[in-house]
Amino acid sequence: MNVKINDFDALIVVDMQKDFMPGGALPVADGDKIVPKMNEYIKLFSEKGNPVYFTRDWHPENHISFKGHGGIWPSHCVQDTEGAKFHDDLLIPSDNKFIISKGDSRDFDAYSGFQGTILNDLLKERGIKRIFVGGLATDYCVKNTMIGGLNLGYQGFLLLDAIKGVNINPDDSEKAIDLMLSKGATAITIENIK
Ligand code: VGL
Ligand code: ZN
Repeated sequence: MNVKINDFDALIVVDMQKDFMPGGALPVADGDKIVPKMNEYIKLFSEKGNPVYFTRDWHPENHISFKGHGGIWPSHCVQDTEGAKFHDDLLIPSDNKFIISKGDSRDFDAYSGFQGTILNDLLKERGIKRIFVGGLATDYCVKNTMIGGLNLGYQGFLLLDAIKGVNINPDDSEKAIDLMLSKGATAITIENIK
């Protein structure tokens, strides 16, 4: 199956931050291994003039998702800390204005890039119809961003070669992928893009 990128396509790069990489506060195994592939997608979209949106987890210090504050996660992606920065090798086009911060108020968490952000407005403004979603983590923010987008009426493509999961249970990523596909997402790899 080939997918031809058109003017109404956008790339959404989910949470490619240091804390989700090996050595980070909430590491995703091999999270760093998808950086080169994600960079290929970023190049492809930006060279065609298509927008690329980078989401980031952007929590206050005492965020409710953290252990000790009512949540299950170790403290991660705290605003303005090293761990909240994007991976050093992630290609962020110098003219890119699309950084979407989420989970940035203490009492709300957001696994979806659409939750409590202006992402939907930005996509609407550009007339975007199809979203291509990859990044971290398959079983949390990728899953919820994709499903959020599908629920808003976007056609969704899941970048199978540019996602990695936390897998608290070993099959969490597999289940998340099945769920996204069952809700209408199409799984592709970079070879499918023409
Ligand atoms: C995420 C767990 C907690 C993610 C964010 O980006 O998938 N996972 N916060
Ligand atoms: Zn988080």
